[in-house]
Amino acid sequence: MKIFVGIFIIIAASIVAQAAKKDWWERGNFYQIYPRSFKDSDGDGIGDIKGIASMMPYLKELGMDGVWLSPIFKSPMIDFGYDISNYTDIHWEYGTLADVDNLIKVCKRLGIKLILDFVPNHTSNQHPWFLKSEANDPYYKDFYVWSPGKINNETGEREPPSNWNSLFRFTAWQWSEKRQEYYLHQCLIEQPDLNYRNPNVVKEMKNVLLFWLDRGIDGVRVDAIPYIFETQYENGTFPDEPVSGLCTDVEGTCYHNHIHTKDLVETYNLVYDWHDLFVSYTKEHGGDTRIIMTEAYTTLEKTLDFYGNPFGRVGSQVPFNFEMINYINVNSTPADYKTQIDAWINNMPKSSEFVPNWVVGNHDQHRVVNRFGINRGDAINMMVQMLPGIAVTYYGDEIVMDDLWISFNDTVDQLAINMGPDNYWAVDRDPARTPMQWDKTAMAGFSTSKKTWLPVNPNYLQGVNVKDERNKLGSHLNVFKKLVRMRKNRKVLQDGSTVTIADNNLLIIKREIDNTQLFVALNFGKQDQDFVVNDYFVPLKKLYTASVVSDNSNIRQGRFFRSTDKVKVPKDAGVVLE
Ligand SMILES: *[C@@H]1O[C@H](CO)[C@@H](O)[C@H](O)[C@H]1NC(C)=O
Ligand SMILES: *[C@@H]1O[C@H](CO)[C@@H](O)[C@H](O)[C@H]1NC(C)=O
Ligand SMILES: *[C@@H]1O[C@H](CO)[C@@H](O)[C@H](O)[C@H]1NC(C)=O
Ligand SMILES: *[C@@H]1O[C@H](CO)[C@@H](O)[C@H](O)[C@H]1NC(C)=O
Ligand SMILES: CC(=O)N[C@H]1CO[C@H](CO)[C@@H](O)[C@@H]1O
Ligand SMILES: [Ca+2]
Ligand SMILES: [Ca+2]
Repeated sequence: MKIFVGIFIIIAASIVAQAAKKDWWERGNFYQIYPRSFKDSDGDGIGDIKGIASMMPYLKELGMDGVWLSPIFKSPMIDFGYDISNYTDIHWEYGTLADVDNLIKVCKRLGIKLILDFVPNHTSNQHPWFLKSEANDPYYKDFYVWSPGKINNETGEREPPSNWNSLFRFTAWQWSEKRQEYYLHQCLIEQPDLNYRNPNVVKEMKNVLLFWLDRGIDGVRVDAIPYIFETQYENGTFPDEPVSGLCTDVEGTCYHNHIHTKDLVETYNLVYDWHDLFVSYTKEHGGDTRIIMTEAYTTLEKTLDFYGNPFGRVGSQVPFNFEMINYINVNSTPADYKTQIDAWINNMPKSSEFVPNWVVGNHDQHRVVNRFGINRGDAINMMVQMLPGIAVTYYGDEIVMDDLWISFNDTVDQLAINMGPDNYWAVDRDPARTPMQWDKTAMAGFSTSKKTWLPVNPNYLQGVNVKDERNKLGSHLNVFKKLVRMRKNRKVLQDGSTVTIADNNLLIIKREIDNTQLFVALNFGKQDQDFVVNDYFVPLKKLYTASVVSDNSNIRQGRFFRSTDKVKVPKDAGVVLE
């Protein structure tokens, strides 16, 4: 007898099947490389561009359509390349412009699109623009956000112009002895914010984009986009932000409601302008569509605005979907997963030129399995690859790398160091940035050096590496590759409608088009559970094949099930039936 417990939710979230031919990015599989950690070509313990170029055939093997690189530009490396001192030059540890030209050639030959990181919210304080701005050079003096501050009438002391705090704690205003004014930095002190209210800044940054387009890149991923604009009144003052009521243990760092330093409407228009620049560039120069990916940790509604506005302006093709990163953890129920999937699909703009995207990990988060559940690597990859639209994978998640514990002494992430030895772990981004694990030779085949910039996770010796997984049937890597291949080859996955169901332990995804159905059952509960197609759907066939199974599923790949059969899905496991 079948006992039916738990909640049973079904709401169709359907993507209208389109007849039009897809542009290259619309069903793209993207891979994020953290350049410092992918492959070291010259034995200094630091990944580099030649190393990346040498490993591009691996991305082809995975079936990737595009790759995006975290910053490779000239930088004093206070924030590992997110502090740029020259947007059109390459950081010496990573290589030269000639190495990038070669990488572009390799990518074109393999048919993989190359996306570079674009970090517009700030430069390094060593950028010549900043040095000239600080020296009051007439052209550059307003390239950054400067203010004399205000005089406190009780103490007579000079104070910052507003109460704004930086993302890295403490005031966002830094006094410059040289210029005798404060400058704004939403990130580190060494990362002064550019002033986008100055048309010359807007122009110079467009020139940076054109420089890279001319060299042959296929798009940019825009960093920290919500922080581009801040409120400044016409009389030059900056309004305080209301205190949110939440304070940290460290003196002087209460959180604010960021009504004046985040998500300002001007930001969206800037992204729409960049889109127009890319469109006209492609019109003029030919070639495939150049794309914009945007990184914005903000509300769903504000993230979706990066797609475009109701007045026909268009922005980012890939406004990174961080709903899973923001709201899902090891304790989330299948209903929680369903909520996040449906929220994106149901709220995104309906026009067929917009497609959903799914991001579960990146260089700012702990590893996927450390957040979603240590045994759920395959199940999460299965979910991402079987959902409609664009899939994004952070390097190493295809072989299911996990966080490496790193002592405070070995910590190099400035954000974590700022938190001190007792609190660094919560925000430390080093554990998910350890070197890529290629094989079981020394240093996991990442480097010939005896010391790498971050330690290598020793689990490469226990089989967590590309070479061993490639040779093992049913390994994480082989599951991943199979999923990517299916996603590319099945019309039902390319164009089919999507329905999600949360039932007790199971998250069930149905994809359907014409006379084809495909079912995914993922067990995000605490117990094993049977999945019976007939219990949820009107089956179009009598017999289904288990075409992909996670390594912990105990289901034999290729086994046939009737639509009335029980498919026993163990906890943390997943299965695709078609
Ligand atoms: C960036 O570096 C290039 C190559 O060294 C140089 O030609 C250019 O002037 C630099 N840009 C700035 C703004 O200093
Ligand atoms: C400081 O001076 C301003 C302008 O005169 C006044 O509005 C404000 O109340 C004074 N603040 C204090 C703390 O006295
Ligand atoms: C500057 O303008 C703002 C907004 O109009 C106003 O609230 C503020 O009092 C003004 N400050 C000064 C110093 O004039
Ligand atoms: C970290 O470094 C300090 C100073 O060099 C040393 O005293 C301490 O023992 C080290 N801690 C660990 C856990 O290695
Ligand atoms: C919240 C956010 O996006 N912060 C980013 C701001 O920019 C710095 C430097 O690019 C990044 O390190 C932060 O992650
Ligand atoms: Ca190197
Ligand atoms: Ca800014």
